[in-house]
Amino acid sequence: MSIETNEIYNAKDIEYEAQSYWLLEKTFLADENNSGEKFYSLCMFPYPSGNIHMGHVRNYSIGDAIIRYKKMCGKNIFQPMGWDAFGLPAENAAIKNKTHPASWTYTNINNMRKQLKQMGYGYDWSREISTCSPDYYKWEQWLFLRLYERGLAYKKKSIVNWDPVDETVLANEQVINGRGWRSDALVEKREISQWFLKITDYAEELLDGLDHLEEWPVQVKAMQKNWIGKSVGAQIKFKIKDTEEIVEVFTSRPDTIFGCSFIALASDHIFVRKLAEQRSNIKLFTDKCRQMSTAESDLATLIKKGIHTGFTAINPLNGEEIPIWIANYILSDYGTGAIMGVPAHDERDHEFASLYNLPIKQVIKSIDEQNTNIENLFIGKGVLINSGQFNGLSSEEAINKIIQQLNKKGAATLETKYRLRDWGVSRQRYWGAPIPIIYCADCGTVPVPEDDLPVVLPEQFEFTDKSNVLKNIPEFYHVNCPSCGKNAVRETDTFDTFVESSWYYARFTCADQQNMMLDKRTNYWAPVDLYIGGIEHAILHLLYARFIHKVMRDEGLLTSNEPFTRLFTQGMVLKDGTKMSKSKGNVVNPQDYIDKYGADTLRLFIMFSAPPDQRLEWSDAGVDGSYKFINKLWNTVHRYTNSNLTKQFHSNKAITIEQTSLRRKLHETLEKVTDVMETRLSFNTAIAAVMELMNTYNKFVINSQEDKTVAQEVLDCIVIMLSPIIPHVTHVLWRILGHDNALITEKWPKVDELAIIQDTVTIAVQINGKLRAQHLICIDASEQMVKDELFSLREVQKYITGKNINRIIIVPNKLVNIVTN
Ligand code: ANZ
Ligand code: ZN
Repeated sequence: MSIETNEIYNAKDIEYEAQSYWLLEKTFLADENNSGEKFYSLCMFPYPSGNIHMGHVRNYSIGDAIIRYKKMCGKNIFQPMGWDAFGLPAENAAIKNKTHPASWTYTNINNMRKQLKQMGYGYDWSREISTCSPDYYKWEQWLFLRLYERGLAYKKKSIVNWDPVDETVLANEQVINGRGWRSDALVEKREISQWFLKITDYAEELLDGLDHLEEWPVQVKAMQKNWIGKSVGAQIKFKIKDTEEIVEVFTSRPDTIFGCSFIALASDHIFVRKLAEQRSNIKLFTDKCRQMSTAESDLATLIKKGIHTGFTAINPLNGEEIPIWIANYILSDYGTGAIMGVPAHDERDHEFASLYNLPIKQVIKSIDEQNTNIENLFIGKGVLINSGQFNGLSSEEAINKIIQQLNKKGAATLETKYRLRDWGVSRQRYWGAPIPIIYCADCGTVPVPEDDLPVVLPEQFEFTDKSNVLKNIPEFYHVNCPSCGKNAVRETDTFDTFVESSWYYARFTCADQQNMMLDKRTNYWAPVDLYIGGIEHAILHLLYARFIHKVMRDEGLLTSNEPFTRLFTQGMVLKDGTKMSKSKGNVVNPQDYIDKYGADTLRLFIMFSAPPDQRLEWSDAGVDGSYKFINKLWNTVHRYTNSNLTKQFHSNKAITIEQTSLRRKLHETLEKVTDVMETRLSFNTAIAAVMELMNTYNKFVINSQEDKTVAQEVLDCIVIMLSPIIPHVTHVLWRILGHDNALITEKWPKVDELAIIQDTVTIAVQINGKLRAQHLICIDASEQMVKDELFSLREVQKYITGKNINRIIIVPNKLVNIVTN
């Protein structure tokens, strides 16, 4: 039996048919020769964990709705999909399940691809990327070598957070309460040699560029700005009394220098390191500091601890002698790793000084007299006091004058600092892209020659939980030095997986290109017009991608300045108010719903149940409601097409009020839905509007040929408007409505402005049969609206107050008769 004649909505058959059509017709294959204006929509690609989860469904349903809408508007669309396939979980899973990270990953990819296809997303699968494929990471290695040549990739020793269980380096954000975010192991500090990319060279451009990203959420831009953390200030030299040594501090507030009552050094400061070698109490203290989290967010709330060094520093401006301390709240990798402590004007210094009884001396007074010292602490700028010749100056003036004066003595320089650190890309893990470097005893660090790329990650060996996997694969580890030919060894660190995800959007545009990293297709498609993903990537992923984009631009690989024109961050999917997680056992699996209801129901529920940028609470009842709605739509269309269409209605040339009002509703809805698709992306409100329109339609009775024409227009439009959200059932209904073309090739309809104009009509108001008033109302006002409006009229009030209303007779758009006792 064909789908059309089947009265019952059968999601499985319908979805199979629609998907087969799109596949056969190559509907979503990218085409650089299409005349339409290009539109590149991208959702953050998934980590192939095994199954798609509801977060993916939400993310990808939004992207797909947009791309389908844009296609119907005549845009030349591109929507690719791929796999962020390297990373630690594959190794952990392989150890647990006694398999290989590679086969675990490939199996998962196959399964998830199947699931995404079942969801009916319009991807160009011909440009699929797996980041673990040598075809892909070859170009990453190639770009790394370009960066190495330009001095933008370098190796240095650094102290890292070391997770002893996962045996890997952790970023500060991955250390939670001193423990590894994944392993929960106590994190140690270790000094190891690692590769870095010089993102700090781009700090200023990354910051400036934010101002031009007009279509990014403001909070994401604020987070990036904070992360880059530009600070303009001075570096000031303090002599250490009775030594030849100097401590340099970085301060954004040179105007407070007369209030400086101590110097505080980070536990890793060179002077401290020297002291620690001689003094066991200092060593003990700094060892303790090292075990603590260095995440800056934790520093504010940290319980301050310090130890006096016994040394004294000399204030270069007034010669005052102040003690030098070591303190746990000083970051070793910001500024100079040393500060001048000004307890009267800095909160942390205040806390520290109070704890150790160090002097608190006010040197800034608020301009606003109301706002004076609260417990000896005034943060903010004002007017200088207790500051010798600088008294009476404003903070701004004093900052300039003080820097000038110190500068003359060679004791200060103007400095701009960024909180942003260079990007450590080394990972001591197997399942990642090899860093293309060789170490030779004679030649030192030798880049792998371009012709020898890719350095392929070996996959054919028995994977066990031993660390240093790559060092134990001789065919990989041992190589001849490309420069002298002698025995040498390969770098065994692999890239941070953020490296792969920082340029995949560009590679999609030419995924099959074997001879270069990017080709001219990149400049056609890039930048991505709409990028959709979770807010958790607001900082690192998006910043790294912006950085690598600029690097690729400077390499001449592409011409745009930014990778993503518009950014949309979707909200999380929750169950019982919390994030779905295996450990809580509250995960709902999309596959169960695809099997039970079909993809359209799942898509409708996820798009309808909440504004897309807000949290969405999972609800089985809600899913059921979505299924019912699709059935109702199915039945509504069938009721129309099955009604006796061959019957010749008599033609009633005059346009009826019912027709006008239904068409008005239709075009108001179309206007709203179009606006949602173009700008706000609040799909839930668009769907609600279409549902309302359908309710209105269902009250409409077809009596004439003209009625039928209006009904057809309304149903056509309902089907079109819902098609980006529920593309399968609408694909079939479109044909059932009598169209020869496929729905996805149909043009998005234009709003009929004339239909929206509100008409009014004068109605007669009678009370007990006597004409009491004439009143102007909207032509299609509902009964309730008419009643509300008339009862508020003074002429009417006069006759009905204190009486019981027995009956109200309404002749639409003509007359209302109110019958009282
Ligand atoms: C004296 C002072 C007085 C400061 C005052 C602030 C207020 P921003 O502007 O965010 O960059 N600082 C400098 N290096 C530090 C480090 N390694 N670890 C912890 N704190 C450090 O912050 C610059 C200010 O942060 C600097 O200015 C310094 O404290 C502190 F009323 O110097 B200030
Ligand atoms: Zn050599």
